[in-house]
Amino acid sequence: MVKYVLHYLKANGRGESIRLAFVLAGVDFEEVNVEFSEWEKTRDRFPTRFVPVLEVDGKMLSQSKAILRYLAQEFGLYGKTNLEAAFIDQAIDMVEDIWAAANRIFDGLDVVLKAKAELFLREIIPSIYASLERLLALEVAGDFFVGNSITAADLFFFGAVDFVNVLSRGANSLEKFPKLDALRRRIAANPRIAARLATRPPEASFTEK
Ligand SMILES: N[C@@H](CCC(=O)N[C@@H](CS)C(=O)NCC(=O)O)C(=O)O
Repeated sequence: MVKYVLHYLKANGRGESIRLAFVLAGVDFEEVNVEFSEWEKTRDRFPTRFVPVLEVDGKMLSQSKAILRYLAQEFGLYGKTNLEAAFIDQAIDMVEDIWAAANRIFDGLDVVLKAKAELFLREIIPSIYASLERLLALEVAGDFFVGNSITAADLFFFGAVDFVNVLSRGANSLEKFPKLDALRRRIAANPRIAARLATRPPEASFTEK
């Protein structure tokens, strides 16, 4: 049996879609959380000096999308054909625009620059959500971004929306995007994911500057 250890901060963030892949597949993993205050002392242990990092039988793999795609291939969450996998990638790479923009609103790990965060929520997120909503109208989409079962794309989307909702101070950022909102609810209703959501630790809070 493969031994998986996820290294991440005490936060949902980019680690959450990875946790959800394990939860959905019913596969055990260990987690090692780095305290925010310990980060600078710890980061040199990791291949790219960023987390999340997944240890697979002692080998460290970094980059959230590389980790998620690897697990999705292992767990059957990456479509049935190469073309389906490409459509899953299409949604994942669209969601990545959320994380890329999010990187620019932080000053350090847990300090959010208020003015930039407001701009992010007002100008950047609606246009990314609008593009994602269009993907749900494609022929390849069903109840989920690709087909009728949860794939890596749905999990990556779910984790990013969690983050946006934290920045929105708990408001539902998907309110004006009914298809995406319904998608998020369908993902959350999966019994394994629902169980995780009911018991997961509280999200880290950010200081505003
Ligand atoms: N492209 C990387 C980005 C990773 C990333 O920015 N991770 C953040 C935490 S979510 C981090 O390690 N930040 C540490 C820092 O900026 O010093 C990925 O997808 O894993």
